[in-house]
Amino acid sequence: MEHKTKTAFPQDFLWGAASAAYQVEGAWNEDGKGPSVWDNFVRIPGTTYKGSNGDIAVDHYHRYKEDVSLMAEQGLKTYRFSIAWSRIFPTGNGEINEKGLEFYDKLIDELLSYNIEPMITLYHWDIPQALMDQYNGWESRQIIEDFNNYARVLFERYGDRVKYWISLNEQNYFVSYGYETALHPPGVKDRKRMYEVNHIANLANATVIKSFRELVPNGKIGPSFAYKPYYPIDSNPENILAFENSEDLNNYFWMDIYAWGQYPITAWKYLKEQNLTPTIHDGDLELLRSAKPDFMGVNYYRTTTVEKNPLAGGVDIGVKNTTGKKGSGSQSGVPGMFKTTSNPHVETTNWDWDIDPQGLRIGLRRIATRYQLPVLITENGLGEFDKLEEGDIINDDYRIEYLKSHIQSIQDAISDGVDVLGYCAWSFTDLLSWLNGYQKRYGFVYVDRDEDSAKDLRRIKKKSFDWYKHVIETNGESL
Ligand code: BGP
Repeated sequence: MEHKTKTAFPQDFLWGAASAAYQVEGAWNEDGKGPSVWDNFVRIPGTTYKGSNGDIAVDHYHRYKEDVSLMAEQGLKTYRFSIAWSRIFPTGNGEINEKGLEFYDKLIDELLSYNIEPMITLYHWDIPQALMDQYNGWESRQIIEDFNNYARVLFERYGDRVKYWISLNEQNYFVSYGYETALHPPGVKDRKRMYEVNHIANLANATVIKSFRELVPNGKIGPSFAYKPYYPIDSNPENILAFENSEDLNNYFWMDIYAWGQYPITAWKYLKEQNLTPTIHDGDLELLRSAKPDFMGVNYYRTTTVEKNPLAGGVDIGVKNTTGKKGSGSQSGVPGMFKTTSNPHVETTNWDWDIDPQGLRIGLRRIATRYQLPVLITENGLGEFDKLEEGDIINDDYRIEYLKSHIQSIQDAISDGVDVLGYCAWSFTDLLSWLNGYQKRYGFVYVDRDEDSAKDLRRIKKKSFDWYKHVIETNGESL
């Protein structure tokens, strides 16, 4: 669709940036915090790039005032961050750690003192280790009660000051990386267990949304979905079918549940044939249908192109590029459904991610058309090597180009009629990339550290810092 003139960004558009507790905070065992699964997983040799971990991360726990003052200088309207469950409940359930709650009180108040809207993610993958030990975490329905109890504590404590909330960050990733590819804790490769875990996570998500309605009636809540819109490689009907399969199994399988409380018909049939369907109890589907989010949170980085993949001998789980060596990742797929292939029309990053700004517009339109829900872009950004030059200069023009083209694409989607509430760039400062160490950088603010040493953790503004400042100042008109 072409427009004679583009629609302007809404006046109250939430220009922001995002992070997650484990990736920025550090202080992994301070002030009463209990260990999370990530604190343990990173200590298993071979799990992360050069054994990198978040023990210190970028020390946001101790430097949050400096970080927030930089956010204010940039003019952020919102800052999305997650709460570390095991700071609040060191043993997962049981005793509350007041010191943990106090840290986030201070962070929220600091943000509000600069008129930056705090946006809280309840869960960004760091389940307390104690809950794994007690009942295998997400594999037990006991987690629904414990997660709800934890969420209610947060709603009661911060609900007076925080309006925007994210329930689960990238449920599709924490279940598939945790239980299908074994790249994240608990490192399991078992699709049946993955779908069981996923169903339980759906129930937990719906339960906390219901609690939210009761405790924060004027707030807004939604999940953050890792959305990779799919494309067919060509117009061969076999590949179009593979594309439909990938959308059903990898996207609608989550978003249909969030929006409608139901699993897509064809994906469900496939799982049934493979004996992979999760156990559904009486009342589950009613619960899922009763908890509609206020928006679809979207983490968008790339699109993926697919083609036919036979059931017998088809491509299965592939290799992920975690080194930044272009081309070291491989094809992956689900036999009988689809397999990934390269898209000749787009460039890729050094980590083999397709760079596709139009894909964001396409994805936003698919969501708006299918669900008629507003969208909040909760993550988008470019992970790249950055070079600290003489005189504390980082010329990240490639990041500016990436962000610019994606924000323009959002404006195109707004012009198409999509209701977009805000945009959180990933990330504000550089931070730990879960599997890729500290060399895969995303921030507007460089942090002087690497995998070998925490160095001095100095904050240095990159070229993109001032560029985004200007975008915010002009409410996107400078684009
Ligand atoms: C999302 C996560 C973030 C962040 C980002 C970049 O999946 O929600 O926590 O890490 O992706 O990914 P990566 O660090 O793998 O480059």
